[in-house]
Amino acid sequence: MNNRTTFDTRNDFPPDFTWGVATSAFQIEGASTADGKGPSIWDTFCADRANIKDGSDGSVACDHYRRYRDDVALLASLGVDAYRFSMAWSRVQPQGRGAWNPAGFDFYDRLLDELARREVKAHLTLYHWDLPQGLQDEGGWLNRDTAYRFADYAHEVTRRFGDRIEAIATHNEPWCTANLGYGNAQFAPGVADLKQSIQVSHHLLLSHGLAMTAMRGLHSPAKLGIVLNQWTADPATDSQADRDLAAFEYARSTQWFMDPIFKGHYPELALRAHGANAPEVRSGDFDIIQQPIDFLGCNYYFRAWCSAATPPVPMPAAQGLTDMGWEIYPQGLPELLVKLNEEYDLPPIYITENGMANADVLEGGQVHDAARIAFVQSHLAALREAMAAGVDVRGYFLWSLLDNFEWNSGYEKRFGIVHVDYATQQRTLKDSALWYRDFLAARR
Ligand code: IFM
Repeated sequence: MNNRTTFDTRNDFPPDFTWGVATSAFQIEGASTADGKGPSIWDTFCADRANIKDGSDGSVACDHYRRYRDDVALLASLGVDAYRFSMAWSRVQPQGRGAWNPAGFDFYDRLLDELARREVKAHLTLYHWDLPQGLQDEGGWLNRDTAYRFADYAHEVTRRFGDRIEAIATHNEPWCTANLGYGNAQFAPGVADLKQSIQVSHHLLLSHGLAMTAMRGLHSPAKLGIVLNQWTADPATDSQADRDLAAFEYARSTQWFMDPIFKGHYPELALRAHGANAPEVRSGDFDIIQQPIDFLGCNYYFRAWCSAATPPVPMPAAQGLTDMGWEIYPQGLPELLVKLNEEYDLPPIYITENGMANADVLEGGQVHDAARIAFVQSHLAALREAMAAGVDVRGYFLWSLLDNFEWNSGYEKRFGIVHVDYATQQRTLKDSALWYRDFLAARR
């Protein structure tokens, strides 16, 4: 066990630190064909039942599209300052190009009204993996043109809502879109092709840059940035092979997305290793990608454990594993943030996701998820260490408000601090939600 101090109140953090909860559109909204919404690649991917472990889909999910008022009341009752959510692109632009869908915008308009009414700041993510199927039919993220369509979408959303949103992130975890969507077919659109996945990562970065330019031109007060999933990579032993593997893992994952944004190039180590799979980069692309962002969203769940041996040296996992089988490793958070702070000229950072899947059981109207409380406490203590070491962190968003559709794991994995009974859509605050509420309420 780690021996960090755990904090019982928010008072150990700066008074203006932002506390929030996070969700994403496809994982909670449901209503996948309502009011003119077009299909997304995740609707298509789920239609092949073999792609999702429990054979489920996002057609109902948490029914948040109809229950959003209650859900906003629920999150406001926890005392959070902010809510991070994403917009379903195909709800507001069914084909991903051309006509906008007023009914789709109406939904987000009402959601923003509701948040404002309860004085909860909106942190919007434009793209959390649900590409309009119409664009996939034209080549998806492998088609460079998709980056330009994304910029149009970003522009329109910011034009309509930019004055009512605190922060807008272009992408959530583009690493996942590239590596799980195109690298190993675990996610939509279900392609397994290394070369394609690397080209897709470039188009995602390009789309981020194009969207930033389009949004900046509107001079909206919203802070603009991107959300990356990040980790350090630890060699299992001191062997050269393990150290090389760890260096490559860090370069191909964390640095692959950071270097273009902050330094205007891909990391040399990863680029060399990719060889003929390196992406096609056109002249001027890095000028588009490398431009100032107002914040960096960091999603932290685990570190990478790198063993080149056969069989691999097992991960120690001294603090246990989550229900996803992910190592609980809070000390990786300050290690990561301090390292990033040394390597890059960082803007303010928000921890835009952190949390755990737990095998929760609802009994007598209660869920005793002590493991999740301990997880959050240990990560907050670790975060405080990073801040004490000089990293400028401005907020923390717990993933997730609700149990929800956990992508290819379907509904079997529960990340929420609020339990959802999918048969009745009944919401029940887990012990972790009650803990978070008390933690936030104890304001000096
Ligand atoms: O549920 C996901 C989320 O959509 C993106 N970040 C990781 C979470 C847990 O897997």
